Amino acid sequence: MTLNGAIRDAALAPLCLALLSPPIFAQTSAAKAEVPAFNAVIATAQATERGHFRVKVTKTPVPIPLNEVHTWTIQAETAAGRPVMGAVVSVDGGMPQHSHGLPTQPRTVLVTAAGTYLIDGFKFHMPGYWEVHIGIDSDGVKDKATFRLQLR
Ligand SMILES: [Cu+2]
Repeated sequence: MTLNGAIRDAALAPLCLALLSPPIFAQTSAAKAEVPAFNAVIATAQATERGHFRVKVTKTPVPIPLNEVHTWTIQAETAAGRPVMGAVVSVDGGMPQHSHGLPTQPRTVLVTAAGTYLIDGFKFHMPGYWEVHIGIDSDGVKDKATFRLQLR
């Protein structure tokens, strides 16, 4: 691991402790602090940058695989908590420390329920720190949320 990676892991650990849901790390709080959130989305619910929406990653493979095309399911709701229906959901992202983007272009393939979007085509081709930006365009209101993950 690079020095940068080690510093980032150390910085993310308290965040993981605060935000991971109990079923993933059902351990004592002392043990949780030492478990990095590898191969899982670090915080599964995010407000979008400008506060128009709230986006939640409700389903991914567990653990999120390396070098395998797979799907994520997300839910989008308004700031007031209503499902966002009929939105155009876009995905980009990459590894900021490596200055490269995603190797694929994930896209919505199915709307499974009100405000719930199945996005196929995720692929992460190397271990390390990734960011995934999920853009929501609903009737011309555009905003995006960023999800972070550490893969190994
Ligand atoms: Cu990379």
